[in-house]
Amino acid sequence: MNWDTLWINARLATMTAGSAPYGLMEDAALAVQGGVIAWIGPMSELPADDRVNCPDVLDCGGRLVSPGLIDCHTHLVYAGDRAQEFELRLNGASYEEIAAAGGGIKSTVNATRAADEETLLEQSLPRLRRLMADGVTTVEIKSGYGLNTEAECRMLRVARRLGEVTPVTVRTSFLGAHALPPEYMGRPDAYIDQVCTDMLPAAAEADLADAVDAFCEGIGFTPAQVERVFQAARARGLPVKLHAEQLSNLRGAVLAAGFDALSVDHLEFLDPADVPLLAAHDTVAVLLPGAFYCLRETQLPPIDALRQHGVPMAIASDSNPGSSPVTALLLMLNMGCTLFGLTPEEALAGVTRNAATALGIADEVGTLAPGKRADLVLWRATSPAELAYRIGDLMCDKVLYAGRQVPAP
Ligand code: DI6
Ligand code: FE
Repeated sequence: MNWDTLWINARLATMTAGSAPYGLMEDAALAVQGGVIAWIGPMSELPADDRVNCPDVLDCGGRLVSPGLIDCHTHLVYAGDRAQEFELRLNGASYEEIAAAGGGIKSTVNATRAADEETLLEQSLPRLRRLMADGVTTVEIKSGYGLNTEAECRMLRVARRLGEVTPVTVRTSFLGAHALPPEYMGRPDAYIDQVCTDMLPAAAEADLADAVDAFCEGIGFTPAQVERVFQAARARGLPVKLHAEQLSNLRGAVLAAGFDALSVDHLEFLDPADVPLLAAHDTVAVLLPGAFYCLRETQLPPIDALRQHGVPMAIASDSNPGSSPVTALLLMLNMGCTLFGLTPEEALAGVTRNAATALGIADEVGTLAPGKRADLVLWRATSPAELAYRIGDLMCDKVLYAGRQVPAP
């Protein structure tokens, strides 16, 4: 047996479905070769010493090992901040009022358009590093603060570069239909034309987008407009996902499921009657408790219905300067439990197995199993529930990215 790395005496939360809670394997070992998991099993079945050739053996001392965490919904490439809006909201203005007055997403658009690629990279990198400190090995990053071809592509190039300057796997989503840029004021359909005929094709041709997203909302775009964006995505062979039912119910989730969307995200106002459709199309429900918390929402997503119908639930940071200035994914596990009533096991599945499904990469990452990429975290914890239980603790001890350990960020 020639292995690159062997972790022994571990408690493995494999997160494989349908087995023990958390797919837990006690007194276990895990071997890595060529960046993938080569062997996994109980210590008692580990091949004898004289049959194993491995230069790098780590005794985990009974501590917990999980798949690397996956943050499947972020807007972490942007310039500037919106602390002032936070103040405005606490002085009585609503998120929608601020957006209507030209603040909100549009103020980040101005800052992002004005920032060159290096500046954007420099401002975004610390956010990714903070996510890495929570054991994140895969992150999805959206465009949506450029709102013209050049600036949207610039954002996506920065997202790709973040995947080059760090060991994190980056998946990108083109979110041209995020907000109406000021130059298209009063002409949303003309902007959607531009998204479909110029912006999306440019991003696709430069191989900058792994998926296409849109914001279906009163302050965003109508289902009819989103449908046109989805058709353009389909014509390019790109999978879709959707910000749906965050502030009102426009039945965007139903539209998205009809396009076999990878995920529908937010969902506070999702009608429980629409949930079976998500199950039928294998569309993941991505819950974003950071935005719910920061906007002090009171309408809860229909968790019971999602659970009853077996819709996979993911949790993400929604890291963005407006509704969720969050760069701590473990905190989202805690909020998913305390605010939405998820179990700690559902919360962990939400940033591993189900988050991988929401990105269409469940065959590569999200569980510990032979053949999967060796994205692993060793925690300063023994019980998997601790990951959702503690608040503000940095429990991540060691991370392997495709079998490689890099110095702590
Ligand atoms: N929903 C969100 O939560 C973010 N975008 C979206 O469509 C918020 C983006 C922002 O406020 O900057
Ligand atoms: Fe979002």
